[in-house]
Amino acid sequence: AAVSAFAAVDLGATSGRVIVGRVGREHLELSEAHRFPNTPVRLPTGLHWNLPGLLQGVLDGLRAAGASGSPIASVGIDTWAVDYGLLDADGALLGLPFHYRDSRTAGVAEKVRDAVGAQRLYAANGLQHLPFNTVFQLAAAQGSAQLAAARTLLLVPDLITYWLTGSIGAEFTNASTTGLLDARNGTWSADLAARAGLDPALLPPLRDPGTSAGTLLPYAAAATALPQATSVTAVASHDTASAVVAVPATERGAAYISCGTWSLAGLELDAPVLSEASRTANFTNERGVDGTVRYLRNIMGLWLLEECRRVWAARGLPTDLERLLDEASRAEPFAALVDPDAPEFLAPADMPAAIADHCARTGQRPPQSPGGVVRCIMESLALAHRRVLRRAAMLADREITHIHLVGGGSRNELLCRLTADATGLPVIAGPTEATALGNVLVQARAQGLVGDLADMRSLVARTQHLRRYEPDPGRARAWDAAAARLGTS
Ligand code: LFR
Repeated sequence: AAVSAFAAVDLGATSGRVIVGRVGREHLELSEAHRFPNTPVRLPTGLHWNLPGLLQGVLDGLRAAGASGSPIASVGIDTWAVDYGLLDADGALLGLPFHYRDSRTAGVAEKVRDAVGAQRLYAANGLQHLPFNTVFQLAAAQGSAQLAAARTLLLVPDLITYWLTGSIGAEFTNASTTGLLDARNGTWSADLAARAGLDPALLPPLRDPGTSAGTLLPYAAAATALPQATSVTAVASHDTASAVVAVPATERGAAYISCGTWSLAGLELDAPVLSEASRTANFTNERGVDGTVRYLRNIMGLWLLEECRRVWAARGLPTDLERLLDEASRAEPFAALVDPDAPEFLAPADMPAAIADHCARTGQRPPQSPGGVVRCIMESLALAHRRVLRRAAMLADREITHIHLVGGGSRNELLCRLTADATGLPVIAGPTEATALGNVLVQARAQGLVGDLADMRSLVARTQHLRRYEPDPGRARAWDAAAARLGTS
């Protein structure tokens, strides 16, 4: 049977990858063509992404993809959300994009909220209040020469698309993370832009996932050795939106957790939930493909563990993940619990110290060993998963019968088991490469190789390795007690 090959560019917080996906009627298979580090750079202006370096990685990766044997039918790009570059009137990039963990937004969101009104803001954009939402980053940039010179704002995947094709547009799923998209009708809100002091002309025309974003510029074709006619397809360019495409859910009772640097836990809905209860619970209504709403909350995720390992490595301590998780699985249960979403965990210089401080401040004995710290992180994340999904079910009036846990975290057996136990629900873990799969599937659909969302998901369920974790009912009371300790249910 016919199989076509697509290149998925997936940029994450610590590394970028170019992956070749081969798709046929009963066939869905990925292979990594190239991986490169994503190392943010600290300049006097703050913490930035090295976008030219990332572009080089993308070009090298596309070359490797092209050399991998099958002709590349098209290219799709996804990255994290919210961050943007500004172009001047000549189309040149004005400075390096800021990293969303840069501290310049500290206190800015509160000011915007006070000026616009928290309720009004949520009614308009339906977004979880995160300090780094694009609208708050732009508010922090008010008055800068850079913003004054800017004519076009491009989110990171759109910027790379522009560099590859010369074509300007704002992919819809990622645009929904800016805080400038109208939650009800899904168009840019000139009113929101004006309230944020922003010229609405900065915002490029929206483009839907699955549409073409042009073909390679001559220099990009030369650098990748791909035909110049190679099309760049707008995929669900927000990585989480791509991951949700590949959640192998077939039933309405399914919830998902896209678990990597962040844990994005929630539900797929047909319409946004903009209630006051939803606002105070800080749930977001991001856009998915085909008119769906990603009703979810950001949970700080495996970032806590990654940062601990980074700090331990710098101190010459062991950081082997298998070993740490093994120690954690044998460590004392519920010895210390934290709220992973506490603001002090967003960008601490020393994560283990931040966790110890948090424990001390909340009257708990800080974990004494790396295994204990990892246990604390895993249990705290499992509790956050429980808290958020129970809330989502209530707020959206849906019963959750099982959880799909996708992304890198699905390889973490301890986290999967703890999440099943904490929630009292079966966890179906996998696929690990949900984001790349979603990226590839939307491209394949643009070529008519697969059908609607249900079709794509059923192909994922039929072809990818999934593992089921049943909750241990014997642990339910202990988890209830642990949740009560954090003051939640
Ligand atoms: C996950 C993610 C989240 C977004 C965060 C910051 O990689 O895209 O969905 O909130 O990164 O952009």
